[in-house]
Amino acid sequence: MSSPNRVVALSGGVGGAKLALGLSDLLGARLTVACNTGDDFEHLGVTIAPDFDTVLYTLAGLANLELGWGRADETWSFMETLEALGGETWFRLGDRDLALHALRTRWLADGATPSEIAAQLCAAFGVAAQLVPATEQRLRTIVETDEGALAFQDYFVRRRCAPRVSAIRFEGADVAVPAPALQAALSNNPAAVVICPSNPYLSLAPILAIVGIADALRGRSAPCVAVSPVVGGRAIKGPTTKIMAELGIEASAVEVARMLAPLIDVFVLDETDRELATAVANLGPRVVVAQTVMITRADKVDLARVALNAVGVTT
Ligand code: FO1
Repeated sequence: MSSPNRVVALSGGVGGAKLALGLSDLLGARLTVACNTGDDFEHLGVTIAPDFDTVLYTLAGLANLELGWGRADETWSFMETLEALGGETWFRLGDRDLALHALRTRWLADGATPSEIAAQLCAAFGVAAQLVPATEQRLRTIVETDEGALAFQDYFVRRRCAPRVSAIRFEGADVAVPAPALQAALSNNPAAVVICPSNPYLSLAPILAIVGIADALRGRSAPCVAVSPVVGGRAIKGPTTKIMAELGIEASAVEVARMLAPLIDVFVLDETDRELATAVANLGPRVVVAQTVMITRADKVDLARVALNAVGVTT
């Protein structure tokens, strides 16, 4: 089944979800969003898929925009009671959010695949885009720090990204394959692949480590555009530039472009970094300069249109 009209987006975290929303407004069901699963974990007896859920809630119009995760219309009775009973409260689960995790856990135990669950949740939330986990196999981001090896959520939430990072690895990546819908979209000449402005080391790297994904991009099965998650030497949100410093990488959009250059045709730089255009172009990709900081819905749609137009997809 050829999918000439299909656009594939690789997304993790808040920045990824914002651009996914802009892409979804333009493309609807033509869009497949491959969500990072390296942040997934089991906690308090439920299976949680944060990067998938962030995109799901964002496209459903239910995301808590202040927190950048979970739902807007949330209540916290579960957490209050958990605290009163002496349970772990470092990872906050709202009552409505918890219902989704409980259902996901039940469906997995009943033998449903992560892709079937993703489709069920998209239908339940009225999301037209095809959201899929990047892989159905177990993939876990492990952050090597001066406090030892930490599971992603331990590092990111419990320790608030304080430990110094020396390396990041992705347990399971060596045997993880793309989820079926992602494999189908990538291998049937999609119109474009969009690498969303997610943390390159924590959210994009685990997706690119999955068997076959980087090769599919390197093989130019489709024009690929990446939007820089670093603006003016700083990440919009999250620990990207702290991690870059700790890994000995200069906190610049150029370094992100260097990491992605073999996989992409176009790199979208923020206007603030216009003077870096030549340095990025010298790495190979065509450079487009645009506003990449997304505050309003229109910002998200405008940036999505810039990215798609840059690789010949008109909407
Ligand atoms: N991030 C936090 O910083 N604190 C939390 O308590 C927290 C809870 C949480 C619950 C559900 C969910 O889907 C995401 C949640 N996140 C929380 C974000 C999570 O750590 C994600 O992995 C990050 O958004 C990075 O992708």
